[in-house]
Amino acid sequence: MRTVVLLMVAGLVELSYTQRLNALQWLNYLRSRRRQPSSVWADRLSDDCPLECDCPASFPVAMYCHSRNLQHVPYVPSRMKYVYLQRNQITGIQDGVFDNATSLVWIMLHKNQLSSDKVGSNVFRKLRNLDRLYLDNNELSHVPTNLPTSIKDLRLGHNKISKIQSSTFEGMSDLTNLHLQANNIEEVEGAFKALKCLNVLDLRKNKLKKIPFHLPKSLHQLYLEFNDIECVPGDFLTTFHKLQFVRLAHNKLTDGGIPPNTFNVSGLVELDLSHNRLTKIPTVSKSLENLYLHANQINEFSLGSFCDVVDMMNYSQLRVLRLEGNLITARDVPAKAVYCLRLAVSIHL
Ligand SMILES: *[C@@H]1O[C@H](CO)[C@@H](O)[C@H](O)[C@H]1NC(C)=O
Ligand SMILES: *[C@@H]1O[C@H](CO)[C@@H](O)[C@H](O)[C@H]1NC(C)=O
Ligand SMILES: CC(=O)N[C@H]1CO[C@H](CO)[C@@H](O)[C@@H]1O
Repeated sequence: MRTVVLLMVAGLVELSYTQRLNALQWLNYLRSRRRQPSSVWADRLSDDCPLECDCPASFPVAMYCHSRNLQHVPYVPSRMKYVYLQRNQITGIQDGVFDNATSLVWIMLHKNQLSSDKVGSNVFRKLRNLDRLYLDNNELSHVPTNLPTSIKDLRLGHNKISKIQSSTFEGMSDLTNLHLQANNIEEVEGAFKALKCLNVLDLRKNKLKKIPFHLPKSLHQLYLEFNDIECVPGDFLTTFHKLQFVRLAHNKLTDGGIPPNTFNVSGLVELDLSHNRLTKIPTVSKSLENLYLHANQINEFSLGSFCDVVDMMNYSQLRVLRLEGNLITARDVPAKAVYCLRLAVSIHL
């Protein structure tokens, strides 16, 4: 290690001031690492580990290169399965960088400065075992092309993506979690149609004006908060038999934008319609457990929205009902509510 440090110091002489600053930071880091008592870092498995990274002998398939001002992706030895590159200043990735590391299962590249024009079109193509790819908090303007079809968890939140073409996720039939929150997405075409295993779709904080059609039937959780959605199609939920969580808070929904029985579908466990422009409580299924309607303009407590018939056998499964920030008070709740909402543990008014 001492020789390396000396070589680095010798190399500094020719460097510009800013580069020197970065290199010095890095040297300080290396020195502090050397002081660490742990023997984990000390004995390297082999010397194929890039100098900028740590490859602990105790976990020979992982390479730790996060949080150290890196501006490029270092060489990844072929034995690696997990590579941690998050929290650096990486702006681009050239084609070929990962080509020898075909065993890679996880690539963590979040919190960098990646821009789409500097990410090669075949960067990830050969990684047939890739399971997780984290690219959130970068500057990407489109989803990288030729993504491996093995990916199960893809994170692209907090980028600058505005459009998703219908072929973007082609063949990605193993994808279960897709995070696209906090982008500028207005249009998604039929991009999600073929994602047969998709469980979680996170499209919060985008610019969607309507619910994307052709959503996969496998969906379990759908997050659409903070968009510009004004209406939902009447048959929107009837085809999703696995969908349990629907979040539509902070949109522009009005009563007229919600056809009568849209949310009267069994299977749904949680429905968030808070921070919209509703004046009525929409009809929901008796099996719904959590309903959030706070911060709307609701002016009546219509018990029929929860129970069409009330008797000993027919009542709502609702546990939590949030109605605060509307135009009703406890006085507007009819006495019969106690039979219909007998399982409720909290009703906020
Ligand atoms: C991949 O491995 C080959 C053979 O070991 C080597 O010549 C080549 O430089 C490596 N490619 C990259 C991008 O590191
Ligand atoms: C909700 O749907 C159920 C089953 O389809 C139906 O029996 C019930 O009348 C509906 N509720 C309302 C208020 O329309
Ligand atoms: C209208 C309705 O849902 N009625 C049901 C009330 O509960 C009994 C017993 O479970 C059912 O037979 C009814 O269909």
